Amino acid sequence: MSTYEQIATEVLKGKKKLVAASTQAMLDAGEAPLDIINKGLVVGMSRVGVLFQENKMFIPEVLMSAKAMQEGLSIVKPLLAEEKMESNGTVLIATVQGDLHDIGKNLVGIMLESNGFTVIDAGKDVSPEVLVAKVRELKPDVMGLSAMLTTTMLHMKDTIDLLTEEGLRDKVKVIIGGAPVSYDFATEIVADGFSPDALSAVGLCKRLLA
Ligand code: B1M
Repeated sequence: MSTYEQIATEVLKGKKKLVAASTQAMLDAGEAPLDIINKGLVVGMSRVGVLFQENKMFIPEVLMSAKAMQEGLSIVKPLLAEEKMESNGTVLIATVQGDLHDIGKNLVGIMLESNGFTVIDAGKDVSPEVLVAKVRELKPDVMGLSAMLTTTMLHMKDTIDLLTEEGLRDKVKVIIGGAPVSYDFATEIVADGFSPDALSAVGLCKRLLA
């Protein structure tokens, strides 16, 4: 029988096929999809983060871990979004310009979808211009921006500034998240909210749209 610890270790080792098999085995054994994400996949990726920081893991290995994590996520995602409910609102999500980190953003999207939001994923490395055009065209209730680099988090401000210039700032709530950003930074750039993790992004969107 697979375990959460096994999934975490397989993510750490970048074993995509093993992660897929263990994720499926855990689901077959009746484990909840959310637990598989939070107690297995995310734990593995967090360990990758620590080792990368300590220069004990390098980019090719980190990428393999990222792919293994995405493989697990792709198996549990359809189950989380399975129950169709009336939409709580539409959220446009993206990782900002210059930033290729999309695992956290994808998790936010999955959590929102599984809590009844309609999610439009604009992808990663998305410029302020593209995001503002999407707000104009798709009229989301919330725009969720993710950044993982201290350099790219500045594009969150650029995106909000462009929304203001284009007269769209009061048409959409903007929330931000990602490792280098904080509540204070959200206040500084006049975002409507910050959330430290994927689950609290759901509560934040609900509060903002209440
Ligand atoms: Co990079 N990377 N990376 N990386 N990478 C970090 C972010 C870093 C902290 C590692 C380190 O040095 N300690 C560091 C940033 C340093 C800094 O700016 N302060 C770093 C660096 C330097 C780089 C490169 C510059 C390395 C290089 O090339 N020399 C390069 C930059 C590429 C680019 O973006 N232009 C780079 C590349 C990569 C990979 C491509 C190899 C890969 C990304 C693969 C992918 O995403 N598809 C990668 C990874 C995987 C990481 C670490 C190891 C893990 C990130 C992750 O996926 N975590 C990361 C180290 C770390 O975070 N400790 C690191 C798991 C994920 C579930 O958590 O993304 O934090 P997280 O998301 C959380 C919350 O932050 C929050 O909810 C999520 C779930 O709870 N959240 C939101 C995120 N977005 C949100 C949005 C919201 C709300 C909540 O509302 C909208």
